[in-house]
Amino acid sequence: MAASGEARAGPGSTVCVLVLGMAGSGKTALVQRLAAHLHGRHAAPYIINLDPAVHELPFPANIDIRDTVKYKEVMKQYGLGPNGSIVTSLNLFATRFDQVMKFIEKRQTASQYVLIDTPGQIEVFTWSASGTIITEALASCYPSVVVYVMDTSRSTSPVTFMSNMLYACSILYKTKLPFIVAMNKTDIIDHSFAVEWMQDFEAFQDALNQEATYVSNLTRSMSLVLDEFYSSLKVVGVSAVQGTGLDEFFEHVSKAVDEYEREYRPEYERLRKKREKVQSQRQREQLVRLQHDMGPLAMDGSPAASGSTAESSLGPSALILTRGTLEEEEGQDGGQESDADDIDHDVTEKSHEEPAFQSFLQEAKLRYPARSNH
Ligand SMILES: Nc1nc2c(ncn2[C@@H]2O[C@H](COP(=O)(O)OP(=O)(O)OP(=O)(O)O)[C@@H](O)[C@H]2O)c(=O)[nH]1
Ligand SMILES: [Mg+2]
Repeated sequence: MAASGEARAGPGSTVCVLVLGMAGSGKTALVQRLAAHLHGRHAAPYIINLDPAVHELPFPANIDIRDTVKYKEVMKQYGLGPNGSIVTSLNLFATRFDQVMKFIEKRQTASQYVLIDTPGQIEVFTWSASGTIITEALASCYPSVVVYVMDTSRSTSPVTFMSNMLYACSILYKTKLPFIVAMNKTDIIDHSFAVEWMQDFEAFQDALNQEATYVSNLTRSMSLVLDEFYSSLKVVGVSAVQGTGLDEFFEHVSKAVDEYEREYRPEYERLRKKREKVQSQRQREQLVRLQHDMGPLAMDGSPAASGSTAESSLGPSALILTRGTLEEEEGQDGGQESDADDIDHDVTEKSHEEPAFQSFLQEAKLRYPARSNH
């Protein structure tokens, strides 16, 4: 097997890998497997969990949305159902993503890869403001790649496969980033049938002929449309459970990084400059508005008073909690590899989550009074 692609990304060239996919496709399992693979190569990744509803994570996340936003609390506070709460939680978190970016920046030299696990409800990430904010924030600073995880074992019907591909296609156009399709669960069924369908129009038509429904007629037409999409697609078969296909996966990541540098970076550079300009202007306006709103309060030395207000709206704060970040390393023994392995998650969550979440909600109310009143 060829040498793994990760060697191509040199120090300082942190790569963000955004893992998206339908519910249960194996995103979390794949992130876990990728993390283990990278640890094995002494290239510990920086891991971010953006799924507020996940029960247990099989990997140690450096930043976990659940430490900052409790989605069940959001359900209560905003009177939402589970899905609405996940969207709102991610939106709340996105308002603080500038801090996450600072943490990633600090870890740039230590971690070559930033792995990002996303919520099971794929539309939460792909069709919400927060998904766009997060993707653009990452992609305007680092080479970023979208990995679309597909459950191969559940895509053996040509119609289901086509639906999955249409979804992948819509995400490709929405995110505007290099795109890799990871056909997962190849330990159950080999992905070669899917590759054949993508490469050979006739083979796909033959499979469709077995299904004489009106949907298959539509699928026939759609497959012609998708031909263009397939031709430039990077596809790799993996098994998150068995850990197969990972060398090829990283080769694709490496090619995707080249593609990012060639085709996407100029656009994101432009976006970043625009964002910085708007951000500094917005921060100035926010500061003025807050100082104005708080009036006499700002003079009495309360926690929300002048200095701390400016700090919380502009600088890093403890609201986004990290595990095993540089502060800890600097404060202790100065740089371990497996930075989060030794953290007692229970203690971390219990001691930090509640106050952090409360102050987070308070800040959100301050910032968005209309919505929180609602
Ligand atoms: N056989 C097999 N099962 C897998 C593989 N990857 C994941 N699974 C199983 O698929 C199920 C879902 O895996 P997850 O990693 O939780 O999937 P997910 O996409 O993160 O799920 P949500 O976050 O809920 O959308 C679990 O039971 C996994 O054990 C794989 O490569 N092979
Ligand atoms: Mg998951």
